[in-house]
Amino acid sequence: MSKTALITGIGGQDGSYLAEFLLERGYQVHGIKRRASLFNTQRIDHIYEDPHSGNARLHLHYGDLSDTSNLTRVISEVQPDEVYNLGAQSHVAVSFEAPEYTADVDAIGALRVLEAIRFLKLEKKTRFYQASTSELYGLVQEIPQRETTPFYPRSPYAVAKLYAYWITVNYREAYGMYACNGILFNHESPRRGETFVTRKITRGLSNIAIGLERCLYMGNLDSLRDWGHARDYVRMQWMMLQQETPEDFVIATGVQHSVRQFIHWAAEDLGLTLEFSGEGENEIGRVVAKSGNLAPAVNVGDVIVQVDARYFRPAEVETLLGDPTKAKEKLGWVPEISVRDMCAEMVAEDLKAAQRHALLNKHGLHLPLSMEF
Ligand code: NDP
Ligand code: GDR
Repeated sequence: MSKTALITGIGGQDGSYLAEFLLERGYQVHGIKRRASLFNTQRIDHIYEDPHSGNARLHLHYGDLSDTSNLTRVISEVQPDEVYNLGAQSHVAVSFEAPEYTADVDAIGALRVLEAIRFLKLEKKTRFYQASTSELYGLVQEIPQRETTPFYPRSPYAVAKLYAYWITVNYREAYGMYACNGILFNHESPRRGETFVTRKITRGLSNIAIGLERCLYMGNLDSLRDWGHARDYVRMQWMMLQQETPEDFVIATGVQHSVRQFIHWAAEDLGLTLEFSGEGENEIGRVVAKSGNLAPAVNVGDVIVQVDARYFRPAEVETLLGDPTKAKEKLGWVPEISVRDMCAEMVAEDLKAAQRHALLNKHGLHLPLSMEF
């Protein structure tokens, strides 16, 4: 008998990789997607199967983590063996603008899913994964951060995720549910949302290379992050639900780099060498050398990166570095894709998209840059 999984946030970066991964393992995969006025399933369109075919294994349900009756009905219909709660307002900076919505979806959303499982008396059948985050460590109390490091959240997003973390632990302890937290450090991919820092860099510099934009405006370049690849991290989400007893795990690479370093790598993948000068709000990145012809629109001497204070956060998480020892020792998990290779993969994809965009522009189809195609 194949297993059945339900993924909230199936249309997001992780949801799309996880759905692929579970389908490859023979699962029936159900996903909750939000209704939007435009299609929002681009990341999963390639695995979509026509339900009329009779043997489709990917099933989509409209829903929302703010809607208790919807979640309860979908879980009742699906009777999942595994629930992956990946849905969230996941942008830290946005959470300062929309703190109440973020709390409702990211904190109470997790409670709603757990409570639906309990209400439907599925506690013994359904295993629950909560997408917890390294943002819980915030103002770090220990370096590197591990499962026992105290939390100190620094944003409405992180505070909401703190509730979700503890309610997951609580349902495990109170009701004997198989419920666990993956405390995941930043993970990226060509499918990363365009406003997270790595994708903003690879997409922005690729657009500049082709002449679609002139300058990349950035926030805090000194931030240090432990970046991995989403494909490696969803494998670990599944592994966590296959153990005998539920536990929480830190998922990280154990290596950190600055935002500025990531910009250097992306530029290098386009044949550009940058030099940074100035400080804080006045820092700029200038092209000091160029090789190859991947960036025809850029000349030596061009300033293509500028710091813009509007991207500074009211409270910043300056440094994150994870210790994945427990995941390695207990589950045998090791990340396979390095951050440097991941950056090259992201630049290659974004450059192709920029070239397609420029070609359409050349033929009179002037699409707005925000439009995906
Ligand atoms: P994304 O932002 O790419 O995806 C989030 C998904 O949640 C999207 O499909 C989104 O739908 C959906 N969603 C948003 N609001 C709601 C809602 N109210 N009801 C139902 N679904 C909703 O995030 P990632 O894939 O990168 O991350 C997955 C999870 O892991 C998130 O919970 C995130 O907070 C957490 N996390 C991510 C890390 C990372 O580095 N990527 C690290 C640690 C934790 P739509 O497409 O319609 O917007
Ligand atoms: P983060 O990711 O906040 O760590 O949350 P993000 O990529 O947004 O920022 C990482 C660091 O880069 C700095 N930064 C900028 N960030 C953005 N978005 N845009 C900029 O222009 C910019 N300039 C500098 C930020 O200040 C920050 O220090 C991500 C999300 O996926 C969360 O959902 C997840 O929980 C954590 O990772 C782990």
